Amino acid sequence: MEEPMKPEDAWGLRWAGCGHPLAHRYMEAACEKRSLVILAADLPTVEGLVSLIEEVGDHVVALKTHVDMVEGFTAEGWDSVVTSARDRGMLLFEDRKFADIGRVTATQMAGIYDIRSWADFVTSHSVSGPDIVDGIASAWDDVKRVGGVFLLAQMSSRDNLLSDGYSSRTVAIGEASPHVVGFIGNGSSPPEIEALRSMVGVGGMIWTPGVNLEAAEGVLGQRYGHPGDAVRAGSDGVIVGSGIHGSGSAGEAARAYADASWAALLER
Ligand code: 6AU
Repeated sequence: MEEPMKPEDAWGLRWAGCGHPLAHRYMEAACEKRSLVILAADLPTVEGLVSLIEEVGDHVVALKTHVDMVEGFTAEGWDSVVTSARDRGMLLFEDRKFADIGRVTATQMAGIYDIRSWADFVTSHSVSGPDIVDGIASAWDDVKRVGGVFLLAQMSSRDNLLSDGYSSRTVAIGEASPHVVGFIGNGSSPPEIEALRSMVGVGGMIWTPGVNLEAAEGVLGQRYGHPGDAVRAGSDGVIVGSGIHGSGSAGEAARAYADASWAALLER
């Protein structure tokens, strides 16, 4: 196998600029797999998830889950998803989109899904203010784990309410916290990603959903752009769901998204 590229060469300023250890884990794993793909594994069964992970494992750097989407959830079943993803070198990213006050959010990190015990990253809204981030971090502290928060600075769905002012205040919350590893941006719009990148500067991750190699629109208001354009505009990770799990061959699709995103990173 080809030697992986050195992360400082592939990622340039981002490698030095991002202080969070999990940002470094992500960037190293991206170099090993030559991919910036985060798989949005929006499937309703453990069996489906495990077989998808097996099919795409070589090309996916992080597994993004909606654990509350799984029918007939059991801790044992979920364990098999986590183990399967870890065995294939993926980081685990629970897209919980927390939005409550800090204290309640800390309890939601535990509970039936016990997100704090397996997730490396989680998503959170910033609408309730900065303490939500401390609530999430305290839950990781309780189980002696370190995790990273992605704040939603933009969204990919049409007519969403996240204005430019909201995005910049979200970035300010993130910059003030060592627990925030980065931001979610709107992958369907390169100009919006560029605007977010200028707010974030070099020292934060931007991961972008709303990318697809074929479609411009999804169901129920989802919008799409090209993954290569998103990365060239400043995205560090492309979050891909139906473009992979909804295609005839998930493995081949994952490779195509990996190739497009990696080539765009090397062009930057
Ligand atoms: O590629 P898709 O359209 O099949 O899936 C997109 C995935 C879904 C959404 O929950 C998620 O990306 N997403 C997110 C986040 C945080 O990942 C934010 C957003 O604005 N839009 C969006 O689609 O799993």
